[in-house]
Amino acid sequence: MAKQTSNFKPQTSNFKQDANGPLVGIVMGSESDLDIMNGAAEMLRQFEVEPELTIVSAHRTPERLREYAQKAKERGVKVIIAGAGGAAHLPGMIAANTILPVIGVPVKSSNSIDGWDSMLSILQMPYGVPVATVALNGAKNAGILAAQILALHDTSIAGKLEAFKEYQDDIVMESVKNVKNLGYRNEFD
Ligand code: RP5
Repeated sequence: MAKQTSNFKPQTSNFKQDANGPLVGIVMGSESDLDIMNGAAEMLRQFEVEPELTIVSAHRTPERLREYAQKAKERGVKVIIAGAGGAAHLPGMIAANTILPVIGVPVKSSNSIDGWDSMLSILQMPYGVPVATVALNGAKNAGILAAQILALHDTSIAGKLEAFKEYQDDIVMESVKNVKNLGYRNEFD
């Protein structure tokens, strides 16, 4: 059966603002993380989820961290994405202060030892306080994962995620065609 072409359209604007407040909170340790963490916001907008995004530093604003994490659930936030670099304790400390799922993004920051410190600080959370850790600088995947969590109770977001899967399939199949047209042997397609 011929595969249906997806109707997924990447978009970076024209998203709807959620009337009931943000469902996803994106926090980062420093403004210097924004270039990377913006990827999570952009990805969520593809699914018409407009997240909130702000700076919360675990070591520079510990009180703000506590308040943000503790109030997030009552503010209607369902998932928190937290990104930081270096000794990246932000995601773990957010997770310590809420029962909401926390997705951690290790950032390869200027003060980071090649990303490994950020990676391991977030990934290696001890038993009892999990942080769902994505790849180094993997903020886009954090956005997708947050949308997938919301989609458990939202058929509209679920539909957009299905379309996104189709879209990725279409992109690869386009490449398959391109490579075949270059003259490489392919008896599979
Ligand atoms: C971490 O240190 C931040 O999350 C950032 O990744 C890194 C560098 O912060 P700045 O010195 O740029 O503020 O706390």
